[in-house]
Amino acid sequence: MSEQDNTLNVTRRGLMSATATGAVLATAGVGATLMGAKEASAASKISLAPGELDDYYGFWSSGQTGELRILGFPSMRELMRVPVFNRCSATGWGQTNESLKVLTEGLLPETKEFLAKRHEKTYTNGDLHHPHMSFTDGTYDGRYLFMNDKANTRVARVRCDVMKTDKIIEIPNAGDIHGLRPQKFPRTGYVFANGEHEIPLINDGSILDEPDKYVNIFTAIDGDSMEISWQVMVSGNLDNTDCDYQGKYAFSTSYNSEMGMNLPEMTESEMDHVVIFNLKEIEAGIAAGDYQELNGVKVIDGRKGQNKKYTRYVPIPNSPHGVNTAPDQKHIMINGKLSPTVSVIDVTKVDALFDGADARSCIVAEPELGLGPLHTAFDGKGHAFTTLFLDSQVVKWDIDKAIRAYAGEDVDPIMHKTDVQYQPGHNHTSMGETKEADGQWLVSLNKFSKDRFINVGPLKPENEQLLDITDPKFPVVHDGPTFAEPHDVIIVRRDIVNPVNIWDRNDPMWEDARVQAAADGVDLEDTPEEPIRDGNKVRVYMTSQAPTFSMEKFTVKEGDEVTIYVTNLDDVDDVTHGLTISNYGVAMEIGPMATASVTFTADRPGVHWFYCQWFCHALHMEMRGRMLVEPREA
Ligand code: CUK
Ligand code: CUA
Repeated sequence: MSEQDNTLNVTRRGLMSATATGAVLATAGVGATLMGAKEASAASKISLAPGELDDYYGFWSSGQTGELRILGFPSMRELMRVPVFNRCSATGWGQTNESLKVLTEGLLPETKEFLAKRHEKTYTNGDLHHPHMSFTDGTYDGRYLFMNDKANTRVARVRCDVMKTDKIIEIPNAGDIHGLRPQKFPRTGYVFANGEHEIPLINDGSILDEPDKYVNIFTAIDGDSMEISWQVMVSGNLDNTDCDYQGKYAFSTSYNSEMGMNLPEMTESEMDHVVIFNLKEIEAGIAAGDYQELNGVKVIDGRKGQNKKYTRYVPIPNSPHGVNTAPDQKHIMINGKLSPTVSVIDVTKVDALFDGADARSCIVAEPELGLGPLHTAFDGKGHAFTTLFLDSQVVKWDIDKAIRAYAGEDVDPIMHKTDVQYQPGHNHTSMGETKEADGQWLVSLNKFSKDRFINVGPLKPENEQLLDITDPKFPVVHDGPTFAEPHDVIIVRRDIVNPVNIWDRNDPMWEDARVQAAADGVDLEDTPEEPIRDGNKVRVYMTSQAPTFSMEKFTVKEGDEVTIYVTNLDDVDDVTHGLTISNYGVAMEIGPMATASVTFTADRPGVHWFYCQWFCHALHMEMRGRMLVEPREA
């Protein structure tokens, strides 16, 4: 690393932790003098002393793992995993009644039928690419996180007060939800979701190998109700999306405007496009009845050549990928992927497109940055950072200079390139997709780690690198291995996120348990000593309080359908209990003051211990009981 630029980055964090870090370095035998002043400064900003807290929350996707991850940032310590589209062994997500309700209630009827044939209630995989927080007035508001499932065409919402998934909906008519962004202004509002893979509008087998009859669908979801507001049928496929700060337009890239079915066909044209959606005109079209209703959703025709005011198609060089709105609230970056350029749209020039101006007249810059530009992040100071997948670099460039160069001035917008290891996809800056971008940190999400870590076999981790963008040369200051395969991340100031420590007893998450208990005349917090039998259905109500369950044993009959409800009466921070039933494949989490339940058939007679799998007390091992299953009479 260069020693010329010796300016110390004195931040509040740097000042506060300088002494502690110095002590740590000294004990570790690494004299601080061995490091340059700059390295020492960067190290002091990222290495937290034991007990110190991070400045930011990082919300990470996990790609094909299907979960959301919460990291402390900038330490890059993984703090929590929030199961979303996946099945989770620890928490029982995908098995408890509460999670199954979330995972099944938003599925389409034909999906439920299809899954029933496989004796399944829901999908157990997902491909979660894009987690984004709800906005109010152009910045994060700490209410919800929204995310897509590319594998099974779903959109999910996580409640930020408890960090649990509370809604998952399957999107009809669309093929594989990829790009997703919440409306920034005036609030979320809409959640925009791109269908990536073109399919027949009625995909029941009546149209198969006739690609000219395939369409693609852009969806607007109401982020409050998680119901679909409307859809727009478009030409070409849809990749990523973002929207402006005026609440007027959304923008989606299309890498396959050709509607090709194989690689040569898909990359044939010199130009693909970005589709601009005119939200007010679409709302007016819906109000005026200019739509067809398909699977209960109002679908507007926004295909090319319709010449209506719903959409405009702006030609962009070959196969654009990422869409990123700058915190200046004016510019939208369209990342070229196969083209070495980023095309810059000025949102103030978009109105004119809908009045007949030339489609390219909204482009105000198109700097050539390097090979494979995929995504762009911002520091809020007029600079952009674009990942170059093929060059394995992040390039910093000056937005204003790029605009001047496009207008013919002889200026070079490129400021510096930093090598990353290796092949970056998304990158993200602290608060970078809001109007409050603070220019502190950039994380580069690299698809390959190769030799960066000790070898763990043929499957390697990804490598998510932290770059200090307060430094003009923005060096890599940390390597962060992650399991498959975070695509995207947001970095949120910690004062915005305020989760609770203890569940509210009235939480809607276990509404069904509350209703059933009331019907059974049971108080969930003061449960009966015996199970309640209702034909071959048996309901076992229990409470947990470290280190005991309220029942030391209960008896059921082979073949009974058993539901166990556990209410955790420990009104204490971090005292979570669990319920695992041995050799029954049953396990779930019960948070402080929460109720959780699980239903299964008791088709294995014998003595089955149930135990708490969350270490909760010195007598945690003793926190157990027996389920006695009487054999069916022969
Ligand atoms: S995509 Cu993965 S690198 Cu799904 Cu946001 Cu660009
Ligand atoms: Cu309760 Cu361990």
